[in-house]
Amino acid sequence: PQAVHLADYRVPAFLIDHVDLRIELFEDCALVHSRLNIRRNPADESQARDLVLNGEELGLESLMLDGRPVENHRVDEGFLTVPSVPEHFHLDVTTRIHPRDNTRLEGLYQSSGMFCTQCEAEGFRRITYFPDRPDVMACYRTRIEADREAYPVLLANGNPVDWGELEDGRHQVTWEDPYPKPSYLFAMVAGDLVEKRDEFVTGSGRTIDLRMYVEARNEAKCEHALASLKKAMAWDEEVYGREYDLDIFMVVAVDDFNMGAMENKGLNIFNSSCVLASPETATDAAYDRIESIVAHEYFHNWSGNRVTCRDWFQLSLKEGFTVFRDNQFSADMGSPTVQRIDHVNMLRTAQFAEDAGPMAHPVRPDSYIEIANFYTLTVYEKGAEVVRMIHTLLGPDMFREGSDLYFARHDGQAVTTDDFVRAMEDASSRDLTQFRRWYEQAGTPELRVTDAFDAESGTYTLTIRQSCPATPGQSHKEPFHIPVRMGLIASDGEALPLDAEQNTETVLELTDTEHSFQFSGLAERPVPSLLRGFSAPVKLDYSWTRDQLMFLMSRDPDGFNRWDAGQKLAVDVILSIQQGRDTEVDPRLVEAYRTLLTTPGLDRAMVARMLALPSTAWLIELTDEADVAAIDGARHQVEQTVARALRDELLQVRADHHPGGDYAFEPGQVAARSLSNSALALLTRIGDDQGRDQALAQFDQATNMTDRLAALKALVDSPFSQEREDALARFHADWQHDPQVVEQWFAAQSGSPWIGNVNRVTELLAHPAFDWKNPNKVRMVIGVFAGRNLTHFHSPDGSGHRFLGEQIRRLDAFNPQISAQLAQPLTRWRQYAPHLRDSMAGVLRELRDLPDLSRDLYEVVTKSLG
Ligand code: B3K
Ligand code: ZN
Repeated sequence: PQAVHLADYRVPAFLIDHVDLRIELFEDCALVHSRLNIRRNPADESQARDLVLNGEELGLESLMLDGRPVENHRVDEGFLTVPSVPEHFHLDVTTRIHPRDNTRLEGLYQSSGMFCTQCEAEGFRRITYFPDRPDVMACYRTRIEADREAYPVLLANGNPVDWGELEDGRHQVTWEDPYPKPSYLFAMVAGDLVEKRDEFVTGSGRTIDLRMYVEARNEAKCEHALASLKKAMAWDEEVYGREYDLDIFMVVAVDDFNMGAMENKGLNIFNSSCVLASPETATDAAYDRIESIVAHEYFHNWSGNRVTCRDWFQLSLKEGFTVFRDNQFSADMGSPTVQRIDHVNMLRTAQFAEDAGPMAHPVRPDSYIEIANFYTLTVYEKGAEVVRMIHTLLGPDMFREGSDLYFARHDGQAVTTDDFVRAMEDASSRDLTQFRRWYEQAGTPELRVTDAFDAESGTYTLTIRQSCPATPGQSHKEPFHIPVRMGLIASDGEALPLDAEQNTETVLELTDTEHSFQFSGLAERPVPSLLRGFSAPVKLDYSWTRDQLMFLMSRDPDGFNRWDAGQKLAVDVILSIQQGRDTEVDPRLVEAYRTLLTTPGLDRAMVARMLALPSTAWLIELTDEADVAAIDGARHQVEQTVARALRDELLQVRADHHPGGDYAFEPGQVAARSLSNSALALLTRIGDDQGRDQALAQFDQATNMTDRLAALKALVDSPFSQEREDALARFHADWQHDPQVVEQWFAAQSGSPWIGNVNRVTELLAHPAFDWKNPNKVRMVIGVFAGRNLTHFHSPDGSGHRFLGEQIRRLDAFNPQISAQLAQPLTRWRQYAPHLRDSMAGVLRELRDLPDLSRDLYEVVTKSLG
């Protein structure tokens, strides 16, 4: 397989003004008739004479140019070439495709009896021949024809303009989308679906028809998504001045989907697990995820659809910005601090790992073999952090002006990340030249902070040195432009003034390799509170003492840093035990947690976050040659010690929990459930009988899935083996009719450090509810095992690694996007202790040597070993 390089970008040779599609759906195939209105691109200097279109796995049935059959065309692997075409012409193409056999779930495919599409990034070429690149934007008219009884609902982008009966019990609906769009935003759906309607009145007074389409059994699970959509629509008007543009906005739920959701113009398609919810079947975490994904896809209507990417190297233009927007939205809907903690926790474990491994790439990559492999945490999450830093540097008002300018300047265009930064610069008059390195250089920068206090002059000096480790293809890095939000705290907890204006918080801007900052007029040595709110995606090293960390845990005015101080303290305690520097758990950690549990008036969501020990994944990230069993052992020792010492306080937390009440997805309730269920988990993990009884009672009485699943998990991850198996069996018996709940049941086992070993996971693969063709099931069993259950995945005998290798191999034959995604946990093999490293690399080598490896998996495996 060949790599594609950003440096080779050329404007398209031909442009398409209009696409007229007629799609005939049958049980065993679909016929796609397309009429393209084509003209030469005046901006193309090469003045190519041949028209080259992309196409994969297409049966070419007919090809006409301006009404005459074409005879001198060539069909090669992946392309259709029509030699010597005129300046302007019509091309009529008919292709035959086989949606039922489309197991890759790219292009047009069938999923539990319905037809649906997924075209980003390069799926449209599996439907018809087309210049399948995002900088070719056209207006689409789509007529869908199908059997009326089996497929009463026929949807495509835009507005319905015509419909009616056809012969043989068939019918048609024709849709027209007035907005030019790239082919990756094309979508169609056909199925026997129920429609849930709602509406939204825009700021300018237009009424938008909101429609959600789901299978009949899911009818009662639409309310939350529709409510989230309306909130997102209102928020985008208020915060970004963006109003919706079409008359209809449609949301469809499908069970078989390679990722979370897709922002097709006017017709968003969602993985069922990211859109359907009811209190009885979905947890608070799912409600939260749905709210943010619905918003994310909606926000793409402007950041992605109206203004799109010139080429796929610019993917973060739409994804980084849109993730930033959905993060801001979620912060506004709930607690900004809790939202930030959860997000950074994920970023720091998973994205930092990506940035430190063999697949590291810049936010704007320079090359790829398979673009599907670049929908990464770096492009999405680090990309969002980069936009957040621009927001920090410019301030909210200037940022909004920059965003307004970006949308006004580029509406209807396909542009680059550089165009985005330039709009921000032009609106604010700030120079972001050096800042652009965040898009170009891979790797997580490291800040080394030292300080000195001169008691005589009352001057405190902070010295910050930045560096960034080498990444594949980039051995040398230039310094980044890094905003460090910070403050200084006196021993009595007072926030100290930092400047003449008496500000107690400031943003230091690092641009050189080393900077010193002086603060004067201080009576004593302060405790520095650095990188507040995680103002830059960097690793920060400063040697706080344990006492200082405890102090910051309760006194830092920045909530994020209070949490982070607690994490740092716990990391230090756990790793000291693992590395033999301590044998006992430092009692100060226990006392810090006791204070959290007993201080009245604290936000319970915050307390739950602060009580959660750093994850094994994060501890691995912080360790060279990570020995997972040893890290786990130390973490377990700390958890057991803490839980035993705080048993009474944990029971006290549980005392006012009422799992039988009315459910609302509302911050107060969510926080209460989160803290109470954390307490329950700790109690059962130490084998506490009262904890067990409470878990059993909660399992019985819970009226919502958050409490029920928490009780189940508490029993699963506990020494109560009989209760555990009984509860698992009952849970399955009660919920076997609901795929989203069965997915949770799978994950509760495959992700369990107690029971989720290779034997158990192998049993799950043989369970009748497991379905290899359903990505959610595959992710919940295999993905959760390898990605979250590090204890068993890294079993010292290598059995977990070999298990994953076998499943990847099997999946690669029919769904390469999923096989390549599942290979992710193996890519960081160099981070681990020798025995784990060897077995991971061995599995990668076996995969590399397979015949017929997909391009997706080939790229991941060869780059990992390279
Ligand atoms: N843009 C889609 C992701 C498409 C992934 C293609 N392999 C969803 C999103 O980011 O909103
Ligand atoms: Zn997105």
